[in-house]
Amino acid sequence: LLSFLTYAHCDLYQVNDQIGVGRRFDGIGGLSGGSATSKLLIAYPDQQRNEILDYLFKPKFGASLQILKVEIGGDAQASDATEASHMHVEWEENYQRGYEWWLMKEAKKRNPNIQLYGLPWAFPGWLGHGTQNPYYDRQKLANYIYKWIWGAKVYHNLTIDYIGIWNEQNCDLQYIMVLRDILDRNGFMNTKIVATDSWWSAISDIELYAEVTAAVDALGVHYPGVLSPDSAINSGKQLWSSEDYSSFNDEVGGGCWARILNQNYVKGLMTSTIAWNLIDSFYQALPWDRDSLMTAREPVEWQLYSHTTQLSEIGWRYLPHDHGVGMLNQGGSYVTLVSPDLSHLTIVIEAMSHNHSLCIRPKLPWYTVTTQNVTFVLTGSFSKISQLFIWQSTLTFNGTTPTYFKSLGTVPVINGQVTIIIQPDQIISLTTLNDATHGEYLQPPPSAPFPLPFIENFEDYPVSSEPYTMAPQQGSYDVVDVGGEHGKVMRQMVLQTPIAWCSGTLNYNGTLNVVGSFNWTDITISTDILLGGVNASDGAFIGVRINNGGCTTYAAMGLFFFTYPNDGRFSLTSDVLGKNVIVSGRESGVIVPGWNTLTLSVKGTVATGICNGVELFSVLVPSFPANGFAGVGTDIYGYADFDNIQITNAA
Ligand code: 147
Repeated sequence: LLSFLTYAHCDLYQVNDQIGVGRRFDGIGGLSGGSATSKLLIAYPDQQRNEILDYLFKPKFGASLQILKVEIGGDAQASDATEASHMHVEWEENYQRGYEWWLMKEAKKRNPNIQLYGLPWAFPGWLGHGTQNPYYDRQKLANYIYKWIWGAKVYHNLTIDYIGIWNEQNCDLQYIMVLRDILDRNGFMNTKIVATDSWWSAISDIELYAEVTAAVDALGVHYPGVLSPDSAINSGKQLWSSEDYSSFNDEVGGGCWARILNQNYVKGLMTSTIAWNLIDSFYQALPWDRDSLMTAREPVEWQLYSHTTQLSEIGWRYLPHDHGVGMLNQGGSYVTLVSPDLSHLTIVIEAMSHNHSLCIRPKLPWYTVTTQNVTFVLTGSFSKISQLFIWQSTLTFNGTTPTYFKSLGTVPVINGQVTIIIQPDQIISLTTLNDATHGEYLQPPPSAPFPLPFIENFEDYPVSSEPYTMAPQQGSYDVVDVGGEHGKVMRQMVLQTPIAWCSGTLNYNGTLNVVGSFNWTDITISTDILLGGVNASDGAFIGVRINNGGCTTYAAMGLFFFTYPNDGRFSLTSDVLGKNVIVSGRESGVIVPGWNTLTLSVKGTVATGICNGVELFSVLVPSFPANGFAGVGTDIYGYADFDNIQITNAA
């Protein structure tokens, strides 16, 4: 044991620029979307929302993100709700929808240097001409993506730095060339292409064609497990882990993040890592709860970003392997980032233990970590450094409070050597920079359940916006002004099946927009609905106890009150597909063309349905599901207007 310890005391790591520097550092990022992960953030009270945005984006304060990647909405579900397309149909375009424009502007306000990156998950159906192939007409697709980049500039003064192809789906090489061409011809030469946002196997296709490689600026891979194949390393391209993490944001998730942030470079030479997702601002009970770098309610491991992001800039360089980058002898890893003029240096050291740094995927091979003394030997351009600022995080896993990004003052560099002790599950940064901070606001108010009654007439929303707390699981819903008595209403906008990201969405050709709490049981919902005119839906519904969303929205159970005003039919079903009918009928004298007011009230095992003041049914209902969201929807894709949504506890 003694000799082992003695050995541990002799762990020397060279830090120098003797053989030059390594790859350019491209920044650490977070992903909003894929899909609707930031949905509810905009609904927060000003103070809390601004504090959250500061934690995420303000330089030298919190996570201090260097890249914000967002979804280019495709009107389709791609994890947690749909995000709106800027072209719902081929004959229109609109750059005021959704919340990604807003989020990008909030990020830029705080950090003008943050890099923006757009990527589609799904596409409006018209791009496929009735197929599920977005490359059906490559020119059209390239024009659609170019329009989004153009709209960002013209309507929001946002410069999109990076653009991707199609999240985790087939990458059409010809399309990459067409996209590059249209961007260049329209003055967007500086918008760089990242391909393919999928797996390394897809990227090997690109390397077959020199002209495609030339059009691409970075090779982006997802969940690489910190490894890159030789062919990618030798391609001459920057390598990115353009989606990673996706792990529950407890301390193990934090450990995952700390480990992959370093090791994506140490083992995979990847110079950017982007976490899915930026913030959990979607309803609890939707898929991937808290697989986020921050939860709107409980900030946790965003502070581990600070070790890298507050102590580096995009354009800094890594040092070469064994000259400042490598694995630690007793487990863990270190990377050194240096400013281009070599005047500043940051060493990030992580000693995450195996079980405390598991990520959702891929499987992590076994390894061990023990407490170790680590000595860095600074030579070359760094030999004059006399002290380093030290920042430390300690994950605990034993009930004691972890510490995050804590300043420990300075450590001296003596004869070019600096020694630290690092324990398992610690992260330590050593840096010449003196301007990092542990940003902290007062505790936010405690979280509270979704308030009732919920009353929404949409009058306060800007036209084209998406109502803040309504989370469309299929379909896309914009505020439109119809004038007259109803004024602003919420309209379902999708007219045909989108090109899916998750194929589950193809099992249901209608829409569903949920609101409130998954814990709701005895609830009354009342809504005015208009179906009429060209491209309208046949039927629409209101629902309660809705128990499913995400890519399996088609499997949603609950209680759904459908009406079909063209012929006066109605039904109560226990599924969103409308197949399990509990009661149905036809009342053409009650359900009329034009606006109808529907009310569904469920208490215990009894559901009552009312249309325009006339009771249509009062029936026994199944005991499952006993709880779920409230919502509205349409039986098929097609226009439908909703107004005066009122939700209360059932009397
Ligand atoms: C990713 C998606 O890109 C995200 O939108 C989000 O759904 C995220 C959740 O973890 O997952 O998609 C993946 C789906 C499957 C795998 C990897 C990524 N997989 O099986 O390796």
